[in-house]
Amino acid sequence: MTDIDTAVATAHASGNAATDKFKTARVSCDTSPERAAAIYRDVLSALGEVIHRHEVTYDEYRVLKQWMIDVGEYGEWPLWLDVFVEHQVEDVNYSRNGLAGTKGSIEGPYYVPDAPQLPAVCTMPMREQDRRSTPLVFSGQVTDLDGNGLGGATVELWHADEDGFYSQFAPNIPEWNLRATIVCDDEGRYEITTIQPAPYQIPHDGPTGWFIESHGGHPWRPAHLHLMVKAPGRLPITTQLYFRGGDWVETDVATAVKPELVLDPVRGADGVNRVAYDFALDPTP
Ligand code: MBD
Ligand code: FE
Repeated sequence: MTDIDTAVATAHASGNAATDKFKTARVSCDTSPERAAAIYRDVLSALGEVIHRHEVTYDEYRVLKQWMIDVGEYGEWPLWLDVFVEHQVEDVNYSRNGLAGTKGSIEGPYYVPDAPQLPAVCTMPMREQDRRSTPLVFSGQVTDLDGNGLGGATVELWHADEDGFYSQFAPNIPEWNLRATIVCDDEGRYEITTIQPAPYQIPHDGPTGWFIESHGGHPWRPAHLHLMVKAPGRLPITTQLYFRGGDWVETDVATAVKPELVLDPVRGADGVNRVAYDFALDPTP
């Protein structure tokens, strides 16, 4: 039993769950002291430049300090950073590596590794209430840059339910609901039945929400699927897919939409949305 099982769906509860998950994998990097010093200097001078340009007052400085304390206490650093900062990091790394395959997008705060495996043709784990949403059949192939199918590929898929809740980050949802690691067939193909996700409001009843309100922003992300696609000898990608014409596609609070990542599902006479999308993976360098 984790906290999230008994908690109500608040920014505080989902924030703490995201913070706890992040903390379990201690991260490190091999940045040299010289590079670290250069980055720190530039961060501080960018901040100093803003403070001088806007002649920031002492009251404003104290409000910032209080707000940063609150973000930590609510466990919202994963949320705030992934919504407002991660897209810049994703952009830089995509461009820097000169990649040619399917574009990436941000991971966000709600990925959980090691989701149970499902075969190439599968239905995502879902509850009775999820079955009332519009079904979505998502099929395609993981390929190299020439379109050759890749055996041994996996597609990890995770997304919110119709109410915008992710399993393991909201109460009373089975642990792996709408999460799976799909093992593609020998040619990298998959056909996944899931449900159409809905536009999504990031948790906004805590300090991330106050931040958004304080400058007249909005907390919405367009409906999206999260994916991590891997194959032997290939660079894995973390990405998201969106739905053409959906609300907030042009104004995502997380700035994570790319035109190449927008799907056009077709509604069948049976009421099922169907769409094909292939993932091309770059070779590992
Ligand atoms: C999400 O579902 C999400 O994808 C991001 C980036 C931030 C908060 C919630
Ligand atoms: Fe998401």
